[in-house]
Amino acid sequence: MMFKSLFFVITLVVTQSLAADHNTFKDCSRVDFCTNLRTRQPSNDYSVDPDTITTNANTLSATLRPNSGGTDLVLTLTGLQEDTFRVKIKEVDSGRYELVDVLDGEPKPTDFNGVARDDTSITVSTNSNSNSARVTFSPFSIEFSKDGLLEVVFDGDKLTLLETEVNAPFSFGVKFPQAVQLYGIHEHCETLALKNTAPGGTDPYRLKNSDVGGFEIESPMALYGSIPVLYGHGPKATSGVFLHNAAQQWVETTSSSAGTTQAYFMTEAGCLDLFVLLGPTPTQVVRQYTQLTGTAHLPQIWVLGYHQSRYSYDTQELVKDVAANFDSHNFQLDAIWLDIDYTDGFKYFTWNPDTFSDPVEMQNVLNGTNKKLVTIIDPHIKVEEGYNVYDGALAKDLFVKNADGSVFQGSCWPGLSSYMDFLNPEARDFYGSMYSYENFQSTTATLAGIWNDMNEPSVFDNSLEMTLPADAIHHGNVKHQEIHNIYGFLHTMSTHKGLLERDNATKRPFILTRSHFAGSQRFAAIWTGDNTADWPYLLAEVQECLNSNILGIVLCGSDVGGFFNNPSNELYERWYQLGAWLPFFRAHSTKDAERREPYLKPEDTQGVVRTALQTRYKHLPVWYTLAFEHTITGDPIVRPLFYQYPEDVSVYKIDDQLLLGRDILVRAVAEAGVESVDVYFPGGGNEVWVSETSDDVQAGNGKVAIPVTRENIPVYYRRGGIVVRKDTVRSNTAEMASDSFTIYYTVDENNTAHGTLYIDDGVSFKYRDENDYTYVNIEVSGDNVTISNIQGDGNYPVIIEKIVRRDIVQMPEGSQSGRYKEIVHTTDASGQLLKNVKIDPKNKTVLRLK
Ligand code: NBV
Repeated sequence: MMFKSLFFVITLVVTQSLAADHNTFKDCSRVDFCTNLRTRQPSNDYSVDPDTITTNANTLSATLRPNSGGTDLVLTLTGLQEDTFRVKIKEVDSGRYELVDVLDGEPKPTDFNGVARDDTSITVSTNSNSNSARVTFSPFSIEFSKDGLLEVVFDGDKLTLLETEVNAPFSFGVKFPQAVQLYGIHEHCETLALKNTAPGGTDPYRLKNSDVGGFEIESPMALYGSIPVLYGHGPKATSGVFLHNAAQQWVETTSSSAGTTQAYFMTEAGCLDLFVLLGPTPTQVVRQYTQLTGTAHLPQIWVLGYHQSRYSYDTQELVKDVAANFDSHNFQLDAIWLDIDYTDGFKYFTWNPDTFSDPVEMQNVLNGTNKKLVTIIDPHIKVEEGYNVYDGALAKDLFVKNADGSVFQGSCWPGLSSYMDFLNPEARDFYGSMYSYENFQSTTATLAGIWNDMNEPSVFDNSLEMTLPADAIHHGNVKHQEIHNIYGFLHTMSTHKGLLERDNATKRPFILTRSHFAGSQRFAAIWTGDNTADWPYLLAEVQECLNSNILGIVLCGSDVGGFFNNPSNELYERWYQLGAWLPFFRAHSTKDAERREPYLKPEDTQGVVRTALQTRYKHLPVWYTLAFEHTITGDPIVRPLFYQYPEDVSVYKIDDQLLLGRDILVRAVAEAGVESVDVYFPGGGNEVWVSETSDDVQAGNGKVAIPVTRENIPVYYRRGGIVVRKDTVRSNTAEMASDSFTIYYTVDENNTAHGTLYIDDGVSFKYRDENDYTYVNIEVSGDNVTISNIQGDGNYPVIIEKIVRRDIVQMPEGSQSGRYKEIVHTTDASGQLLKNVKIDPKNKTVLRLK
């Protein structure tokens, strides 16, 4: 026992430290299967036996024979809808674990409409022959083409299975013949454009969900989440692969000229189950991927407001005090967060009786000013008889086991802890039921969201790389190493179910999770974990959230201000200015950091932060509309430049800028003490960008140095787009519910502009289940603004406050920059106040401005 508590103290110190711990977290050279597979490529181990090939309506099967001894493998290749193929390779009697929870339903097959065979290969085609997969026999490869363009090659030459027993590690190569740049394989603190890794040089990118406190900048080290999706992008095509496997992986990447861009996957266990996405545009490839793993449902609207957190607000009085100070200093706020210290001895679903003696009163006070509460719930369970969660899980046999069948016990915040086995549906049900009003006592509807942390899962044992042992056993006798990367995913799946039940499915659950996997968007938002109050981490926020957005997880943000250390006022201001333009906007800091709520800062800093918050809230309709559009299409909410301008090679590495939707361009200011920053204006001659904060206009002709002051970072609206805002400043999203809209636009060269707007109740699933929403097109043509419903019942009227035209002046033909003049219409052409016009979306309405 003595030993255990000493150990606990030592590991605590380690987790609080700032630099990533390379002794604990291994590189490839210290992991046997990685070293082995990395040095072994290429292998040329297998050939297709032509005599074994069979095809049915949508699937080709064949036996892969080892070229020099070993076991036969079975290849299946299936045509799927949405320009996708699926490749599975496994032993004849494979005991490998096949994931069941990750995909959003069974992928829909599509029939082959052509099968052609010659002596060396067989080709199957789908989608009226526009997609084809050609399997070559020896050397074994699969060449995937779209409209005659070779996009992806499954490099069978590099296919290796180290052993043939269960859990045997495997590797394979993928080439992207049209690509010059690789993106994806979240989560790393890395530039958006992936670097080249090479044996002997940079380590390959690791995917093994890990509790890495003090992670480093531009590093291939594994972080908290894993999305094993890789996109290859070039001016001619974008394509991708998704390895549907939740074991530890390492990925070697080479981005080079077309023809040599490739990757090499090395995987510890589980199945080789690969989806091939043929794009051919970034939009299509992302849609193909989210078709497989799902989209996020709409967040409740308060989720898109600003959140205040700290490790920890540790008394109920402090919570009320912080909330009151936000109001009295005119800072907008939607939710306040409670970290682990609110619990009774880190027993989740309980309250500390001394510091939170009356949580209901505290929640009522918050509710009085329309604020929500979010509390943390971690997956480790304190080993303590009499603690109902522990007793219940033990009695029902719902904990992860050791290899010998005993219940696993490890160290975490409460001391000795056991870990819920979320692979077991019964464990998910049991744990989910703990969120009910009955079980999570003293909670009211004001507790409106849950924060799932430490769910890699984190175990305070450096010898285990801070997680469960690889041979720990889950439900169904599944080894932990086969499902390690979905532990957090399954945790949020359980929480999501519990929150749905808590409110009888009347409210959209909100969960923030640290660990995540492909498909986590269906259950939770993510943040980038324990960053540091330093400039490079501000930039990392854009890089990581852009990456997660093109990989389906759209609700992403970082600890504004930085988790560790204390930001300078300048960094603090810049972080709020940027945070306002990322989907999830929450300030958070660790115990040792100074208190830093905006109202504690000097007046001038307060002013900057107040403006940033107001900017965020004014654009709430833009955020909400994009969140809705994501639910339908899977499209990212914030987008890298290459996504929207795929042919412009000079934007491929830009990751200090983002596009909110298509129409708003934001440049992070992640440099200290600058008076101007380079902004890349994309789009070529036809695109023109109009400043949000000054009367500056820039043509889309590339890089320009734009002056910045302390008050603002560069934000531009796209000419021809429409930005719908709610400009009245309120304290939170609830108070904005019935505010009217202001429409901003600049007409393009055809004298037109186009946009959309989405409105619903902001809370329920009626939008999804009952069509209870308004989704309108807004078309400007000359002096007419036409509003017409696209879909939904149109039960929510569009009430306009005013219409603001920004007309470009002083910009001679062919010049880079100019100025605009604002013309504000508060009435229509007949003099009727726009404010009084309640537009019924069911009827097409034309507002004539002149
Ligand atoms: O629960 C405490 C912290 C939390 O504040 C932070 O956001 C998480 O990422 N948690 C990690 C535990 C470890 C902190 C050193």
